[in-house]
Amino acid sequence: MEFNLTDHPHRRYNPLTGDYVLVSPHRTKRPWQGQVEKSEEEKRPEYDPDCYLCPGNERAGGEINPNYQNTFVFTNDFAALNQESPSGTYEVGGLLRARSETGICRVVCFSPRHDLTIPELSVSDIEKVIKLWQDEYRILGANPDINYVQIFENKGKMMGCSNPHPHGQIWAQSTVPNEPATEGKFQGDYYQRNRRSLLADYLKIEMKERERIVVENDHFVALVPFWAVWPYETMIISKRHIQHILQFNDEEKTAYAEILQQLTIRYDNLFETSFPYSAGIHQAPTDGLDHTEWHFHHHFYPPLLRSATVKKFMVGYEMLGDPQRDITAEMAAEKLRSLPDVHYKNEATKI
Ligand code: H2U
Ligand code: ZN
Repeated sequence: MEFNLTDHPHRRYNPLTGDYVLVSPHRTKRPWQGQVEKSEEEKRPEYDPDCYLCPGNERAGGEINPNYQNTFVFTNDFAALNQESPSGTYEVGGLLRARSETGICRVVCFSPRHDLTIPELSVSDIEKVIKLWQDEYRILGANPDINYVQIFENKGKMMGCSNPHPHGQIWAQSTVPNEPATEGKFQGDYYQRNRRSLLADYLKIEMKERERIVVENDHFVALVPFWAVWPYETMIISKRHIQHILQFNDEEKTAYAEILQQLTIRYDNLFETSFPYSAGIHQAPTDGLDHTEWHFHHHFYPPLLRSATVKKFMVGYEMLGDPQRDITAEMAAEKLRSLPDVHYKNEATKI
C-alpha cells in the first residue's frame, strides 16, 4: 500500500514556524466511550450589574466605565507590562539572562451587550471592533517604545477567561514576542529566496486543493492549516499580500468582519456551545522597518475535541516530543464547512 495522508501516521511541517505535528489518522477508527453531552448554557442578561466591563459599572481600580454604545477600550488595571518600570539587564555566566521589558496592555470591549459574542454580533458591529483594532494598532504602534502590537481574544472559561462579557486584549511592547518573531523570520527567509509572500503562495495551493478551506469571500480565506495542531484550529488569511490591519480598504474591512462572523458561527454550531478559543492577529512589527515579508493573518486555537466539554490535552508525548492529533486537518475542515452558516441560537428562535 502506498503512503497517504488519510490512513498512515505522518509528521506535517509548519512553514511559518519550522515546527512539526504528528498526525495519526488511523486512530480515528478507535471506538470512543467518553462523554458526548452538551454543556449547560447559562442564559446571560444583556446587562450585568456585577460585570466590570458593562457600561456604567465600576472596575477594580475604582474607575467607572462610560455608557459606551459600541466598543470601549481602556488600559488594563492589572497590566502585565507598563512603561514606568526601570530598564536593566541581568546576566550570570551567559546562561541566566534577563532584560527588562516595557509595554502597554489594553482591554477591548466588543459590545455593550453582556450576553453577546462575536458570532452573535452584526457584521457592522464587528466592523466597529476592527476599526478599534486599527486605531489601537496605529496609536500604540506610533509610540517609539512599542515595536509589536499583539491583538488577541481569550474566549470561554475553559481558556481561563475571567468574564463572559465580549472582550479581547492588546499587549503592546518593545520586543517582538516569540510567536510573531519566529513567523517573521520564516516569512522573511521565504521572501528573500522567492520574492513572494509565503502565505500568498500557501493560499494558492489551498485554493487549488480546496480540501482545507472552511469559508471564503472575495478578500479572505478561513482554513484549517495543513499543519494544524489543535483539532479545529483555523487561520483567516487575507488574499491580498498586506502587512498589517491599516492597509485594508473599506471593502476588505467589511469582508474581514463577514468572515470573522461566518467562521465563529460555524464554531458555535459545531458542538452547539459558545465555542472557546484563543485567537489573535499576527501582523508586521511596528518598529519602523520595512516588513514586506509579513502577510496579515488571524489564528484561532480552540481546545475542544469532541463535544462541548471534551477538550484536547497537550500532555505526555506532546509536552516532550511533538504535538499530536488524530483527526486530520482535512477532516476538521470538512466538518466545519458542512455546518450551517446561521447561528444555532437563531435557528432555535425561528422555530
Ligand atoms: P481575560 O478575562 O481575558 O483575562 O481579560 C480580562 C482582563 O481585564 C484581565 O487582563 C482586566 C484583567 O487584568 N481587568 C481590568 O483591567 N479591570 C478590572 O476591573 C477587572 C479585570
Ligand atoms: Zn458585562
